[in-house]
Amino acid sequence: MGRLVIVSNRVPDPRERNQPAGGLAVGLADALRDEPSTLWFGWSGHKSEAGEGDPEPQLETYGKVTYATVPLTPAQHYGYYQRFSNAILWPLCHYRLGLMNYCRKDWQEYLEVNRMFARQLKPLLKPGDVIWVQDYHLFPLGQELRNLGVNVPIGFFLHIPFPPWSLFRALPPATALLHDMQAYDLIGVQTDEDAGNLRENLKAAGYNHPARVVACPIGIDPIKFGETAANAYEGEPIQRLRGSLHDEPLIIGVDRLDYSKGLEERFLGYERLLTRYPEHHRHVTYLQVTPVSRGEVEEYRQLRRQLDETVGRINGAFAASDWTPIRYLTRPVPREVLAGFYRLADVGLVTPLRDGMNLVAKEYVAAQDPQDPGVLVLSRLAGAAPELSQALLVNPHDADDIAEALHRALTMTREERQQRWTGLNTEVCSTTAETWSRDFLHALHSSRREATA
Ligand code: ADQ
Repeated sequence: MGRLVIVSNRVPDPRERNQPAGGLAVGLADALRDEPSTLWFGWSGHKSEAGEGDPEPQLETYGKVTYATVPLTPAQHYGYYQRFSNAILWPLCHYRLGLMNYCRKDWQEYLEVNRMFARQLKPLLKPGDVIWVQDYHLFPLGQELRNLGVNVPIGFFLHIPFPPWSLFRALPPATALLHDMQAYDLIGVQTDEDAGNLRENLKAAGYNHPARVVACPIGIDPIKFGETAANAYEGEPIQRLRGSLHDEPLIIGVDRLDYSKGLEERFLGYERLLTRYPEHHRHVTYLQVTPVSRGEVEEYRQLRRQLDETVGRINGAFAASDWTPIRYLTRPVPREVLAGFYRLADVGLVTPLRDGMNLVAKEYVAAQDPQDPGVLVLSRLAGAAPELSQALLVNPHDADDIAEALHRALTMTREERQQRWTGLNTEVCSTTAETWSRDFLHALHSSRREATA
């Protein structure tokens, strides 16, 4: 097998001890550990003014991975990243057409950056390489590489949902994007539903022999995460939190600050629990850890203000002098501390309105003590729901449904908790970061062989 070349918008900084709060970086870091040699190409995370011609990629090797990164100009960062990727494709792919804010100039900048990435990557490629492009920022990259004569296998994985044609066709360049996706030897998506939608889109756009699409759910490294959680549990931050709870139950939520995560609806569901089941007053605590993300996009700034207000209102209405119903943290927390928090929590509350997969749900399961596991309350609309059907599944738009599931979780017998957790843990251990990358790359090799046979 040749060298694996990963291309993603952001390339993690190998010198940073803490990984960023984002599923792609976490999933890939776990998956790459067993690859013999890898080139990882993408944006450096820095902005710099345009010079003469393209910027030179910066190369740095750490262990088996060489990182090749390029900066973006402020105009590219705005048009390609903030606008077309995060204010147009992101809401559309999360079924939020009302939040899509299209402008043709941003589409042109998006294509331009994909072209620039292709030009910069091409000289770094060697015969025998296999390229694996990641996520919605880079839909056209495969086609741009093919236009430059790159002939090695190129696969693509989409981490977020893919909507039905009836929705996706509202995007003015929908057909152009679907055309470019034909350049990939294989396209991976998270769930069967996404795979069905993407196939339908490709057919509707007029492709009689559409690119191969497979559902290949991403996971975590559950053994390592479970060990991290068990070790962290004894540490000071967890024991301090534990001491502050006085043996009363804890509900935990952990999400990037994003409207797809259903945070407002979740707070209202918790409020409904307090209204309908007053026996939990002064007992239950809900800890929500939500570091700010994409703070430069207006919708995210508005969401932050709205959530601050909702938490303040609920706490103001229900708190007692010695009890705060919601503890809300907007600063990042180290991963090992999060793992310990999950283990301490009696309930993991994961209620996105839409999510490609949702790794937090899998992390919560992996972090539990098998003798005394907590209960996962999970949105039916998360990509993880079909696999994690032993969770208490809820509709995240229905505050009463959330409240009833929380009450049920808080009062569940240890026997039922163990029984549900055993089923969940079997699933989390059967689709991991390792099986995800192995299965995808295996399918990519065989689809290439079929194409060239
Ligand atoms: P995300 O939308 O970022 O990922 P998710 O899958 O939940 O969502 O992954 C978030 C990751 O960041 C988790 O590993 C979590 O532990 C970490 N994280 C979250 N909050 C954190 C915090 N406060 N501090 C530190 N770490 C934090 C996208 C898609 C998902 C898909 C993944 C992977 O939107 O649907 O599951 O990619 O494909």
